[in-house]
Amino acid sequence: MPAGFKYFPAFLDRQAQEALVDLLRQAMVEAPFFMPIMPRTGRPFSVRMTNLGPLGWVSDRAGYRYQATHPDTGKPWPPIPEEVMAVWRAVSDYPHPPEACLVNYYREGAKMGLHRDADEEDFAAPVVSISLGDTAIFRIGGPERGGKTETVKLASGDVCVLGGQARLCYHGIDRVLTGTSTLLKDGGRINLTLRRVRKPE
Ligand code: MD3
Ligand code: FE
Repeated sequence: MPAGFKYFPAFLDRQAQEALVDLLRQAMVEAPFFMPIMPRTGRPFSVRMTNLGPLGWVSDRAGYRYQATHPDTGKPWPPIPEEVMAVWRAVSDYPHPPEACLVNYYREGAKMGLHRDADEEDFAAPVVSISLGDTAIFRIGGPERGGKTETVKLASGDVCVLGGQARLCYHGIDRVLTGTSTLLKDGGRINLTLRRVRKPE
């Protein structure tokens, strides 16, 4: 694994996971999942997305970017719940709060191709990921496309931190193992990624 990758299996117990799903359901009334599309091809992602926090990541014909409002409703994103901020404080080793919490929803068959997260200004801050629901096969490589990769299974309640060298490594989700968790009533997987977008003052 690249230096700076930290893995905390079962960081959240079942009760904490259920509480988080309840909070997300409430937030999703204000900020429903939208369908991001690839800038060049216009093809939809198989993952549905929404965001929490002052900034949210969006992708449409115009490109990838962070913005303060939901692309469909035009409303500001709901706040990041305190329980989620607490995870960041516990694992990030970074003194400033995250500005974006991207919520990725993987229904059956959804995946995410290998990519780097490079739309942020502040690469000194790590990305923190919280997995909920069905187990995913997460793939991580090096800083160059085409290098060696390895896989890690991410199960419900697992948290990982991608800092240091790992922050700019290629990564993706090969697939989600249907029926491996009972957390989400309709199955599938939700991943939260917490990010610092701007450099702190
Ligand atoms: C490794 N999400 O939203 S989270 C993404 O499970 C994304 O939904 C995946 O990749 C998911 O961009 C993986 C774990 C993760 C997040 C950010 C990273 C791994 C990372 C940044 C650099 C290296
Ligand atoms: Fe990513």
